[in-house]
Amino acid sequence: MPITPTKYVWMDGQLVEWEKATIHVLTHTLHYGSGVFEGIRAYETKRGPAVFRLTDHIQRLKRSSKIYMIDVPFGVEQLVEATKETVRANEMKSCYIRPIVYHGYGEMGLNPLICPVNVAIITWTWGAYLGDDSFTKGVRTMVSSWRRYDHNTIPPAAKATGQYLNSGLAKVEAVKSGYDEAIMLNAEGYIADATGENVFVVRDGVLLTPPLSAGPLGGITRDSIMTIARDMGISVQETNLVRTDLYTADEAFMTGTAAELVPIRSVDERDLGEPGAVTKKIQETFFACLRGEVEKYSDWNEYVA
Ligand code: PY5
Repeated sequence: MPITPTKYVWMDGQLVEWEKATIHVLTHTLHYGSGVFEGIRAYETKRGPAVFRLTDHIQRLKRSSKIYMIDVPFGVEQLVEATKETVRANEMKSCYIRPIVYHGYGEMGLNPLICPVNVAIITWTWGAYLGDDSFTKGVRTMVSSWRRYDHNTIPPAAKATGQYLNSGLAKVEAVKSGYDEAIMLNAEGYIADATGENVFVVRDGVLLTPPLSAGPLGGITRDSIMTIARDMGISVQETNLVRTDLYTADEAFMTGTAAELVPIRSVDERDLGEPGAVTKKIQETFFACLRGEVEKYSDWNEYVA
């Protein structure tokens, strides 16, 4: 989906016109993937635009920075406010929000810490990441031949730009093979996550998802879904899953900020059928929650005005 420009990009404390939001070709992060970032969404609600779990996302950005020893020159509250300011300045009712911390133009060695640290926040309109009908029809997936990185290679606890080379290999393999998305196994063969989503399986009414030790990103949507499901009285277990758990699942779905909540229609040509009752029930509450319609989770809606 091509990006439609908005008016401003927030760069290092200032709103810069979209066309002027450029960086030097020797930006360290361009060469070595040394940045950390977030993917956030703001939704239209009755009370105006609300950013979903904004503070939690900015806190994860700070944790990613800590892992890579990046000294971010802005605090959590400043970045929360800067994000709201950018949404307001661009007059967005709903949007995707991409804060990125990157090492700029400085030296070209492999120690990123000697380069300046820059921060940008970009907003744009981004529709359904896996397609408009992904929510109702579900998507076709394959288990990737590419393995996920692990805690002692590229730590999945951080959301760093460079680690998406791994997701990109799997995504391209899936798309070229005629699938919508790829599911990735870790080095031990347990399911980690999809290229940009967490994975859930429903079996005998129980909701199962890989533990963080298996190497998925600790998704904020994943956390929201586990909370919603538990509050509905559904038992939720974080447990290691193998590819055949997907083949034989009663239901399965993926979650993420970009993709939101998308049922899995098939895995490696094993059909899982129409989106199931548990998936639909959780999806309905989650979507209402994003629109600020569920009182119980109103803390998750961070209004920009
Ligand atoms: N796993 C991976 C590898 C991810 O990249 C993401 C988010 C998730 C899980 C879900 O995390 P969360 O629920 O916190 O979003 N991916 C980004 C997103 O904005 C980039 C996708 C293109 O959804």
